[in-house]
Amino acid sequence: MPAKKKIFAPVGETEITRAIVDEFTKQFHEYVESDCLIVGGGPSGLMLGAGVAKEGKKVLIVERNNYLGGGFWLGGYLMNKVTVRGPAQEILSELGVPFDEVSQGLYVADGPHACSKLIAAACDAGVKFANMTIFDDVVLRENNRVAGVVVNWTPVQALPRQISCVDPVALETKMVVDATGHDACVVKKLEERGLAKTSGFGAMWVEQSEDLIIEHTGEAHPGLVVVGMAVSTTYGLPRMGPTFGAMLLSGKRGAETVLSKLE
Ligand code: 48F
Repeated sequence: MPAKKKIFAPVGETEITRAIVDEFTKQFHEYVESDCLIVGGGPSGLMLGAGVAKEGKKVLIVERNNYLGGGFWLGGYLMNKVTVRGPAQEILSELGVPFDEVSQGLYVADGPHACSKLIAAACDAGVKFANMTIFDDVVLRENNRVAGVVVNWTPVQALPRQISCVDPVALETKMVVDATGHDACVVKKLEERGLAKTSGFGAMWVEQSEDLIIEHTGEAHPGLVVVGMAVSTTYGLPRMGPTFGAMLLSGKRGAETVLSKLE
């Protein structure tokens, strides 16, 4: 049954499909080389991306899931309240996230609000995203400097063995960031190649872990900066559980490190 009155512009399926394919390809082509490539779109990766892109650098985040934000949506224990300890509430203020101080130095925000504002900050700063894209390996150059990553579509992993032989592609960059959380996938890949050593994160102790993560955030191997929970896994630091101040501040410090290396 034809519509009585046409509200929408006269655009058909062909143009829509071409718009998606052309625009995706244009961006992918441009971001095969970047200034900074971040693996993992959780709170630490998003903070780092926003900080680096704000300075006019070309930043790509590779994320294996369809959604961005990692553990930041949920907060803890399947309950979508996000806690931060001071002074990280200053970052919530900068992002425009409303929060309450529930006891001295402890702040609570709504996960969806905090997460969506952080994603928006990264987008506004100019970060581009390759989602449903999984880190597979590192690209190494002279003196084993990390110079890029090898990636594949995430769904390729779910294909039956007979048809899963899909070769990945490489993306080159000036600085790679491991922001893959507890998994520390990039550092572990270097470990597999005998170039790094991870220790696995330690038992929970929030009053030690958050400060230690900030102290250890930085370049872990030439060309590779580590932020967020990946820092904890790399150096065997205690975990901090369902609180996110160190993730935000580690991302901010990681951005400073990347910017200084890009100079
Ligand atoms: O886990 P995640 O939120 O890491 P984070 O930024 O923050 C950790 C906290 O959420 C929480 C905590 C402290 O508060 O203990 O866990 O350090 O985000 C990591 C992101 O990396 C993606 C993953 O899907 C998630 O969005 N990721 C992990 N492995 C890969 C990956 C991979 N191999 N390729 C691409 N993305």
